[in-house]
Amino acid sequence: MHPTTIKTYAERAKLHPNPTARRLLEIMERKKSNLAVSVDVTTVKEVLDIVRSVGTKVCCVKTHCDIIQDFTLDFAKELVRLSQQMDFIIFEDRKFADIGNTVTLQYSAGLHRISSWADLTNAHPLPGPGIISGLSSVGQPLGRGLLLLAEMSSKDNLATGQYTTEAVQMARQAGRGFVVGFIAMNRVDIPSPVSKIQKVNGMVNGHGHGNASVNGNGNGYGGDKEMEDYLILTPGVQLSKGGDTLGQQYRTPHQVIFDSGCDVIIVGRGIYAVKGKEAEVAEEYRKAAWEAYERRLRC
Ligand code: BMP
Repeated sequence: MHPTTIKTYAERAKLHPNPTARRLLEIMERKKSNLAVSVDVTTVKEVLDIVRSVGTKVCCVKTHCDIIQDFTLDFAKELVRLSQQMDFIIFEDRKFADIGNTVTLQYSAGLHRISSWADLTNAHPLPGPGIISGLSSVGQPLGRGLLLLAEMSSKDNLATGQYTTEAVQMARQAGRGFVVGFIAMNRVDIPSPVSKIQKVNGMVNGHGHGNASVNGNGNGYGGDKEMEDYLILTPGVQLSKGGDTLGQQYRTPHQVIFDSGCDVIIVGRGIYAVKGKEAEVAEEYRKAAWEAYERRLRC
């Protein structure tokens, strides 16, 4: 059993050093929801209508701001207002993938000014650690959080094996302040053998290498208070297994939360494409994912 999966979201919230991760875990516990809705629609009105109908059921609303044809910062302001009123966090699924200097600008400037309204965003680890340094220079002072894409849900994607291992290592090396977790299909943050040994020996400073480091960055394991805690958010979820015609692959909430030990299911078309019944369907997903989490805790 992975050390993180036996703790409640509330217990994890108390120990988390990042304000966005803490708020997300608190919301999950308060609303009994480990469901994120992905509102992949192309007008402001459609996005807001969906958010207003499912906002009370979810812990997180995920956006793709570059598909919204009439995006304005007033829309972003309204989304932030709803996030406070309905108690969810906003995750802009931007998937940054450039050098540090460029992503710094893409995150803070342009039409979208993502860092001004999105609590959480994500990045591909492909360009190397400079992408984290660039994004954190903007986001960390604002208390934002970053997820790295360690795995993907689409068929035959390249984010597997060594790539996934190195994504986790990159997160550990960056420290605990800004990188709060992963987009992944599994509990990818398996404790490394060296970290375990260090924990047993009570070593808490500076002799490790790479992902086993437990130095002043607060990486790795340095006693229970210092225990690392990554959030795993998982897309590719519907109530029954399957896929679409473009390589998306779906698993069920139970498979993702119970079998794979992930934290949050991300559901797009499973909710917003069921027109007129979005709230009802969102409740079905919320219940299924929450029951899977409760069952996991009892194991
Ligand atoms: P849907 O449930 O409609 O298939 O949507 C899934 C959402 O999650 C989309 O917004 C997609 O961009 C995102 N996503 C994904 O499907 N797989 C990944 O590996 C990473 C993603 O962000």
